[in-house]
Amino acid sequence: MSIYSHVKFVTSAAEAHQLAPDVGREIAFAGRSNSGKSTAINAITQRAGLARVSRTPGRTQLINFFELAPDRRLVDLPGYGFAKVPERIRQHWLTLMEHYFNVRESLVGLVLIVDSRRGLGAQDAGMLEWILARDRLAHVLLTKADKLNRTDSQRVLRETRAACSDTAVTAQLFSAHSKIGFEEARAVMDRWLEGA
Ligand SMILES: Nc1nc2c(ncn2[C@@H]2O[C@H](COP(=O)(O)OP(=O)(O)OP(=O)(O)O)[C@@H](O)[C@H]2O)c(=O)[nH]1
Ligand SMILES: [Mg+2]
Repeated sequence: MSIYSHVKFVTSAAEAHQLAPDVGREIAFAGRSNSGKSTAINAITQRAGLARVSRTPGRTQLINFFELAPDRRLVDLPGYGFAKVPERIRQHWLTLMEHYFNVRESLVGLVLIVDSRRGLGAQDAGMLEWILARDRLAHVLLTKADKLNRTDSQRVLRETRAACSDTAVTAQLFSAHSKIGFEEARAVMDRWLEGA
């Protein structure tokens, strides 16, 4: 039995004051809208339907907290980069994310979800800078790897690692649909969640 098999939904936050209690350790999943954040959480925890998956980009506008064990959480952050989002919502997202990253002491690391067909974009790089500036760990999941052939997926992995080579950021291929990279992702997360 892994710690992921006991996962359960805790709460959703639309506002800063609604965040789950800031105790223990948590790992946040961030990335562009539609990159596959919610799907990755469901795949890693092997709980279909835990985090809501949608074909409509920008669907998850809330910060969703999932508990693995007392004081161990996964956090599904709202996606960025969806062009059709109204300015008012974009501003709200920015304020909420800034608040979350600034105050969150239990945040140990960020799993950055990147669609392997797009590769690391400017906003993804900005997200990594943001988290590194706050002395947190980061790991990139290049997801939807089932959509690429071996040559292309290896190329995007190489390029991503090269882009992060000045940092401690790690990267791997991942596919929820083809079950690629689950163990590798869990091994990273297990390390992050260890400790008091
Ligand atoms: N082929 C393939 N499709 C995937 C994979 N992961 C996610 N998808 C699809 O990508 C779409 C978006 O997935 P979500 O998990 O909802 O993405 P998200 O990042 O949570 O999106 P927002 O919450 O809107 O920001 C869905 O149609 C998924 O089925 C994957 O590994 N392979
Ligand atoms: Mg989502």
